[in-house]
Amino acid sequence: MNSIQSQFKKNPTTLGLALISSLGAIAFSTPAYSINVDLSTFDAIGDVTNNNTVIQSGTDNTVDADALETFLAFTPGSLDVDTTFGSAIKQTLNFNAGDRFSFDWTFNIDSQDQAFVAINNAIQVLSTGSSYSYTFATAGNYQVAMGVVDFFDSTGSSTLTLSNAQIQPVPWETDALPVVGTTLLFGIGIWKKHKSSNSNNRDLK
Ligand SMILES: [Ca+2]
Repeated sequence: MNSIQSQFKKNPTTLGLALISSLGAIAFSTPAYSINVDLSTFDAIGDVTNNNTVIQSGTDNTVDADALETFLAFTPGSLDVDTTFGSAIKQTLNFNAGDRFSFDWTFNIDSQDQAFVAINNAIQVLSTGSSYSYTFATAGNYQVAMGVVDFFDSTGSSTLTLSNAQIQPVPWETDALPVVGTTLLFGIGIWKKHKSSNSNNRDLK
């Protein structure tokens, strides 16, 4: 085998390795891809300001527990009986299985007031930490809600401040997918062409 033929035979392998490398680069770069969630598009009730990023229990708030439950489509009685007044934002969003919803938060608390996040009817109190995230196991439409409630009293104002709300899609659910598919097909096509060329060369001898 002369050096040209040797070089020729190696090419498909080299090409294959190059393709695998580029696939790896695409696969590893996609998790950084995320979609910002615009909280100003959410529906709001009560004392909510700054494009729905500042939610207060509010000193002049007249939204009671029943009104909050109705607004949030919670089962009646799901908010604590000691809830007096409150404010909240909500939006129904579509998620694919594996999508991760997250946001950063700070809670300036007065007495025993509480801040919460709710995915559909599942209410979770925001008590410690400064970042919340939830990964959806099943695809579908889900109501995402964040709020603050006055507890035991209706005085003093607690403030929940939200930022960096975003959705991180599953890695293979991105614009990179068609590129990966095309690259793979292109690679296989080249490999087949080279292989048949080699066969032809041998047949001619
Ligand atoms: Ca209070």
